[in-house]
Amino acid sequence: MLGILMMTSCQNGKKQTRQETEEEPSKPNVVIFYLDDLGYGDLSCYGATEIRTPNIDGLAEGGVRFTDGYATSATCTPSRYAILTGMYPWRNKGAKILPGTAPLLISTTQKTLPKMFKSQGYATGIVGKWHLGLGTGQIDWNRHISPGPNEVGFDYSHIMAATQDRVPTVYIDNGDVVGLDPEDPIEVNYKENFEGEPTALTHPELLKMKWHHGHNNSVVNGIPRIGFMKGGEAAKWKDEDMADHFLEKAQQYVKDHKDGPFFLHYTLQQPHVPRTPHPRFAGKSGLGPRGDVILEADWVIGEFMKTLEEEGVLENTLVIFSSDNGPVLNDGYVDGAEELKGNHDPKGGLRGGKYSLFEAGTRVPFITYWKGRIQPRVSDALICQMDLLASLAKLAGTEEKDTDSEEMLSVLLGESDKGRESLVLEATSRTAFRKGDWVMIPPYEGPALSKQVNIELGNADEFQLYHLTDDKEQQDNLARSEPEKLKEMVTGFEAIRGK
Ligand code: NG6
Ligand code: CA
Repeated sequence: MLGILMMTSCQNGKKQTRQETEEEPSKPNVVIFYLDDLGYGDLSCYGATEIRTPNIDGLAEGGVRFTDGYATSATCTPSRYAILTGMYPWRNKGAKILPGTAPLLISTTQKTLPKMFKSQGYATGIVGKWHLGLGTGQIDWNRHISPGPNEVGFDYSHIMAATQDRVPTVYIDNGDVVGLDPEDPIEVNYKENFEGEPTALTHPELLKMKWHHGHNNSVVNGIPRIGFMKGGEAAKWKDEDMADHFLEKAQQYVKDHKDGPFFLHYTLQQPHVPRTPHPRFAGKSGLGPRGDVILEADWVIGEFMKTLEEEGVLENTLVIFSSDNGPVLNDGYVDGAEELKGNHDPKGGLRGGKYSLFEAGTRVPFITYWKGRIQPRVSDALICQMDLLASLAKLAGTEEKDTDSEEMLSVLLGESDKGRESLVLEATSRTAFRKGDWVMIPPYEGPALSKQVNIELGNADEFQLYHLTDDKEQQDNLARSEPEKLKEMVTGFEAIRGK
């Protein structure tokens, strides 16, 4: 914030009054847009030609677009754990895709990004997807639900518990299910159905969207889900309204906290399944619902950015954009994502996708934008979402040590290209190692290809070694021809990961 200072000075015995502008050290707001399953090639600013994302492109064109920005993991829960705690998720055995009834994964005594901000006088909020567990084991959804986001550093939370395809399909505001009728309590079970309740298997006529694999338990709004749910009719969300719903909450958060500083973690649900664009976007991309919800997310971001501007905080807000893991087309519903994609390549030329140890699993769009502060550019610095904790601590005026997070504020602000030296990548509990331009994938058992989602997982019975600058598509395994490099990579990997 700029403070106008009236100063009176005495020069040559003559009294002068002059007006001076001085920079007051006021803390900038921070907003993270965190998308769900958005791929490296899903945005026009990352080279997509079949879809236009003008609002996100605007962030990239006015900010730093990272070409080597990573989520820690190729699935949601571990990546979300890492961005909030600054810790490698494989250090916590529970950091796997969680059911909607899982207990809170982050310890209430653990360091977190929102706690760091709070300690520096920030208001902290989360709006959108959570998927990090709630409660301590047995959740009664009809009472106040705790611990959750509010117990790990967020003063405000308005979330869905897990994913759009998992029950309970309700919004939770600061630990309380929104719109719940006490006469119609909610029950949730991931093991067995409630007697007499319809499922996708017993009542296929209820379905407006078909399941492909999994997703054949309770039916809510004509969409079959993972897990069984009973009751809570009045509280159930309307899938097509979810984008507008979270946007309204996020905008309100800015309005309520514009005097700042604030940190808002805005975790959008797109383009995760089930893809349920608002009718305003249905059919608009020509790529099916997956493309439509990407357009919807882009619109949401444009609207949110307008709010920052209208509320007068745009030039005092660092905006970060990324995705929790790479793309998948068919993730369990028959929605035409594969058939309608045309020439669109969500992977952006990388190999693999969601669930994969290959690049497309974890390398994701990663953009920083700060109007008037960041000079537009492209950076190939190696950076991970886990690094936000230490980096944003510096921005907020403190230090965060003793985590896996590396302080890279100047990289985030586009003032340096000195990123990480190395990074351990994770996909469904398997790990690989990136160092410099190289990536090494140890041998793993298991199928090379997941037939269900049609994604190469990175499993092989021998070491894989790729030079990413020369071979972005990871086609040329150099493990045999570069034994010295392989050895160096294995040693570096084991030093972090253990043997
Ligand atoms: C998988 C689901 C998938 C998706 C994923 C979590 C099946 C067969 N597949 O288990 O649809 O929900 O979990 O995605 O149930 S994530 O982005 O939250 O990690
Ligand atoms: Ca995800």
